Amino acid sequence: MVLDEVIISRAIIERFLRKFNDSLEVDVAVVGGGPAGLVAAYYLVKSGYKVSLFERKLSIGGGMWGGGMMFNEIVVQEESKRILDEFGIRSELYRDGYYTADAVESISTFCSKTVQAGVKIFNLMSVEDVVVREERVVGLVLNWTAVETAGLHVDPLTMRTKYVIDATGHATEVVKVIERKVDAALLTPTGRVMGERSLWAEKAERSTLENTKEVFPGVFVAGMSANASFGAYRMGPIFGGMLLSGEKAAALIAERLKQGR
Ligand code: 48F
Repeated sequence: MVLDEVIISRAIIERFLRKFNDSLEVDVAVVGGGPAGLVAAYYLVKSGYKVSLFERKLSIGGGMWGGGMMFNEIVVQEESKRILDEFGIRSELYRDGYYTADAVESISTFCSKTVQAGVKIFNLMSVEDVVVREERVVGLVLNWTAVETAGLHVDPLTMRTKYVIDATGHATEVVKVIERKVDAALLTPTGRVMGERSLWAEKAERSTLENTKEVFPGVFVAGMSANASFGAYRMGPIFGGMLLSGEKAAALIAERLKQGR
């Protein structure tokens, strides 16, 4: 067989368009492919829902690759170790209640298991805006990250979704767009993005879970974005809260979808 470059090009274009076209109307759209977004997307697809995930960067994984200060090991606490086990990620007891795992094994496994479970992941795409109807987010506005980075004047495309998860980490990007552009209060105590506070692992890990909830009709926050939305502490390189938050966001949305809401 002689390889034909044009067939290679057509294969990529047609397969990509099939995948993208199929992902423009979904049950849940996850923004951000860090640990919280990946775990949320995985559990939702496992519950039978259609899920797309949009990630601005070339690589999926957010802040997990670099562990703490580029020492590529992560720490998880007892309560969340079961999620590593479920994904088949090896971990090692460090001392009572503290486990470590290789950061590269962790995030690459989260990514691979999530794609294999059926989540369609689009890297190099940024969510730049939301579509709101009757005070509920019903869609996302997408553009290539390269367009954004180059500051090109190119209009975006749009997708429709029943729920959005803002898993954009410290940036809290979707929620900030809503705050800026939508004439309605957020479901935070102040009605606005409250902003993250300094580093306090113990408090932050607990509050991440408490703050994993709906922040605007149709939009849930997970991971660091939950704490940044609700004015809580950051936690540093302990990742259990991110995993538990992803799991909780998935459970809350699955419950709503089951009720047909
Ligand atoms: O930052 P990130 O890993 O968020 P996370 O899942 O985990 C936080 C931890 O990594 C760490 C921490 C706790 O241990 O404090 O920081 O909450 O992943 C967020 C991802 O969202 C992408 C961004 O590139 C990153 O990979 N992202 C941010 N804004 C957008 C976006 C956007 N507008 N569109 C698409 N992707």
